[in-house]
Amino acid sequence: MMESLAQEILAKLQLARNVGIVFHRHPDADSLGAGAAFAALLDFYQVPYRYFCPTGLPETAPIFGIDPRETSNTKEIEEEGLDMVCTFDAADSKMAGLEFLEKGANNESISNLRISNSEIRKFGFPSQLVPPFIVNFDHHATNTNFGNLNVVDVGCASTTELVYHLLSALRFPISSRVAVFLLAGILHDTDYFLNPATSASSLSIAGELLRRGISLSSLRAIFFERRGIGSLQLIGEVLGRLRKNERYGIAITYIRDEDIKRYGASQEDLDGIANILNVVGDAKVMCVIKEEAGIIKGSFRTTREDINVGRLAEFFGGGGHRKASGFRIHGALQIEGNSVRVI
Ligand SMILES: [Mn+2]
Repeated sequence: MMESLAQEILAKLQLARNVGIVFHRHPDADSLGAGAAFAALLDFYQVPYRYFCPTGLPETAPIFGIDPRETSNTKEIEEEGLDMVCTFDAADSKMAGLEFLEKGANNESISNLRISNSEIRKFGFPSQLVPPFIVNFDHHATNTNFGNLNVVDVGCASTTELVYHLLSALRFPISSRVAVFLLAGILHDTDYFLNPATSASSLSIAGELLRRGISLSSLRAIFFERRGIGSLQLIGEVLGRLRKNERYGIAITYIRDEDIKRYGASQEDLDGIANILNVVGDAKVMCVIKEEAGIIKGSFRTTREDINVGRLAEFFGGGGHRKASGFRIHGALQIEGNSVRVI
């Protein structure tokens, strides 16, 4: 990250008197890790902040030092009178739960602000005279640049990698505690250095972070091996349904609403299944069909260079990237013996 950009962000932070750290819907280790590491920077500069999320937080949030009871819904941002809102790992304003704020502030509002929203409130004025300045930290190619300042780097394997560059550019000393947050995001988004997001840079940053005296195996135990029996049974059932279409080299499985209810599964469990399926070696393309309240969602993944699953999804009215894509259609799954149809 360019030092001038890092300094600009720091200058804006120091002018803000009230900052919101926003995680995306159903936040993963990357969103939580990036926000928690950023919070350490705010602690250092004594900038007051609060956590926000459009949904509930996963069980792992306290490991990132995030107390779910002290995390508010993003709907409450307007009443809080924040000067600045920083989002982590959200590709669009809906993902961040900030549809109502999009591009609300003008780009200069923070640097021109002499009286903060919190002070305005003390005088009995409406709490939100000036919409908060949004800084969007992300690494998704599909990011819509919904912020007033968009720090989006598609070259980063995770948003925590982006935050690592920010902290390094500011010469902020990364403690072993913060190193854990940053590495958790890299491990999550690269699926333990297995998926195509893994780059020389993510590996070398992971090496830098490990030098802070943390252990990869204990991180794995803390963040990623917390599955209950129900989650493992669901994974077992979904893997048992895996079939390969020999003609096209596509391996397909499906998940129904009732499976998720029966095993009390969460979004994290479903992500886990997708990650396991990504490493199936003898199919060219993986397809997971998910039935959800009258909608069929399909997702395609490939690790092959010669296959573009984005084109495949377009065939079903969807879209995406070369290596990951998806589609949505109205319908239901009909299962008869060995065959699954969409009706
Ligand atoms: Mn991410």
